[in-house]
Amino acid sequence: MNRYRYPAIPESEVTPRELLHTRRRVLKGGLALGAAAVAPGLLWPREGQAWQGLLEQRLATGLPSQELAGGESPTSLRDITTYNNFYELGTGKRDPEIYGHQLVTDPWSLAIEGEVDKAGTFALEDVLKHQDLEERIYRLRCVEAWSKVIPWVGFPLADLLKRHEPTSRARYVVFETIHDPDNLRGQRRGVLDWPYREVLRIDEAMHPLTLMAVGLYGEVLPNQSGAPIRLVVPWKYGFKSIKSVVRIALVEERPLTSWEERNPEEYGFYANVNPEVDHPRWSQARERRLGESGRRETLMFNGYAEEVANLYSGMDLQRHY
Ligand SMILES: Nc1nc2c(c(=O)[nH]1)N[C@H]1C(S)=C(S)[C@@H](COP(=O)(O)O)O[C@H]1N2
Ligand SMILES: [Mo]
Repeated sequence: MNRYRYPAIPESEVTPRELLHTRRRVLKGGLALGAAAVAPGLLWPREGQAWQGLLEQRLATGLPSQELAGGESPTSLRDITTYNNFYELGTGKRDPEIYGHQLVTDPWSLAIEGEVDKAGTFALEDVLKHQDLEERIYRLRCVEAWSKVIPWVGFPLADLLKRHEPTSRARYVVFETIHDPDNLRGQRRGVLDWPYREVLRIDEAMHPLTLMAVGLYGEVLPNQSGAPIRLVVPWKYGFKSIKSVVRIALVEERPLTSWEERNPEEYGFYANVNPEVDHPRWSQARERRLGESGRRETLMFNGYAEEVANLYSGMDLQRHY
C-alpha cells in the first residue's frame, strides 16, 4: 500500500509549549505597561501567530492516523491545493490558490454560542490547547462530480461541542465563515448571501466521523483549503464542509443554509452523497477523481454508509436530498 508518511519528530526536539506561552505573556505585559498610543502590531508583530506555533509543534510530534478511504491512496498535495472551491476567493478553481493570501488568519478566534452552557469567543490557540489531534484519511466528493482523497489533520467536532455543554434545546449546529469583504475579493460580489453558512443536525454534528480540520498532509491547512479551521463531513457533498469557520451556534430552529437560500432545488439541506439521486442538471452516479483518468462509481454516502446510514433510517432519501 503506497501511503505517504510524515516524519515523527521526538517531543524532545520541539520547543516546549510552556516556553512559547511564557514569551507571549512577557510581550503582553510589555504592552500593558503603557503603550496605549502604539499600534499593537508594531509592538508584538508575532502575537497573532500563537495558533500556528502551537499547531506546528503538535504536528511535529507525529499523530495517530486512521485510513478511512477504503485503502485508496491520497490525492496529490498539488491537486488538493490547486483545484478548489472557495467562493470568497473567486469562483475559478485556481482562484483560491492564487488569491489565498487575501484570507487573513492571524489572529483567529472562534465563537461558540447559542444553546450551550459554556458560550464565548475563544482564541484559536485556546481551542487547540484542549484538543488531541489526529490524522483521518477521507474521501471528499463535490456536488459537481469531482472528488479527492485527503489526509486531514483535526479533531472530532463532538469533542469540541461536548466541552461547551450543549443544552437539551440544541437541535441544529450552524457554522459561519469569516466575513471580510475588504480583503476577500469574492465577497465583494453577490454570488452568495455572505457570510457562507452551513447547518448540520445535532446528531450529524456529533457523529464520530465529523471532523474539524486544521491541517492536511501533516502540515498547517493551506489558506485555499479553509485555514485555519474548517468542517469536514465526509459522507456529504463538499459544500457542507464549510471553510475558515469563525462561528458555531447551537440552535433549536433550523436556519436555511447559504446554498439552500440560493437554490433549494439544486442544493438540499442534507446533501448526502447519493449516486441514485441526480442533481437537476447532471447525474451523480459517477465522479472524476482528481489525478485519475476516466470516472469511477460514486458510492452511497460516499462510502460511509455503514457508519452513517442509521442517521437517516426511515427517511425518503429522494425527497430529503
Ligand atoms: N466558506 C466556504 N466553504 C466552502 C466552499 C466555499 O466556497 N466557501 N466551497 C465548498 C465546496 S463546494 C467544496 S466541494 C469544498 C471544497 O474543498 P477543497 O477546496 O478543500 O477541496 O469546500 C466547501 N467549503
Ligand atoms: Mo463542491
